[in-house]
Amino acid sequence: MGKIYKIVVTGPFSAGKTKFIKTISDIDVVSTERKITRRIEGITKKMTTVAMDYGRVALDDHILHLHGTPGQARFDFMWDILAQEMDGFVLLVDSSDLDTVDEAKELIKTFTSAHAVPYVIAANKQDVEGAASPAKLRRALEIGPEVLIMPCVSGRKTSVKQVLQQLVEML
Ligand SMILES: Nc1nc2c(ncn2[C@@H]2O[C@H](COP(=O)(O)OP(=O)(O)OP(=O)(O)O)[C@@H](O)[C@H]2O)c(=O)[nH]1
Ligand SMILES: [Mg+2]
Repeated sequence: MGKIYKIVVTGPFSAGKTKFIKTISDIDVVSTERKITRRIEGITKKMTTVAMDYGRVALDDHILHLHGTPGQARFDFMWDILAQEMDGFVLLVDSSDLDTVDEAKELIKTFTSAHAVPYVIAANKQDVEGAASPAKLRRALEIGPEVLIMPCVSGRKTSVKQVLQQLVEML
């Protein structure tokens, strides 16, 4: 019988969380994106998530409720709220920007210590030239072999689906 799961999609600023959810969601995603008002170095995108994204997808008999977090630390008050009663989470990292690795490490700590649930790390933006491989990202994040890291391209449905299917198998 199919189950209903709450999955949190987290990761540093601009890792691709909103795009990940929009690519796979069966319904119009409820997002809370606002214009970026402050200049952020190296960032060309116009919008950022300030509270959450919400999407939903039917996957092999199961229903996944996808809750995306804001990436910017000044909206971190939302993280606890979104993490409540989650069944698992996906942590996206921009593989083309390893400067965000420290932030990703902090997020892994925050989310694993809040709730002991299965999680998968998605080495996102694999389509960008020069992106770090999942193996390289694993070394940068200093995580052990027990944690699963999968390659990902957030704009590709098959790719997002693979990541979520893998996570669901662990639930
Ligand atoms: N090439 C490439 N670009 C991506 C990919 N995923 C996301 N992007 C781009 O990266 C930028 C950030 O994507 P978002 O989905 O806004 O990232 P986010 O994690 O929701 O960002 P915040 O909410 O601001 O923390 C956008 O310009 C996306 O189009 C990917 O897999 N490949
Ligand atoms: Mg976002």
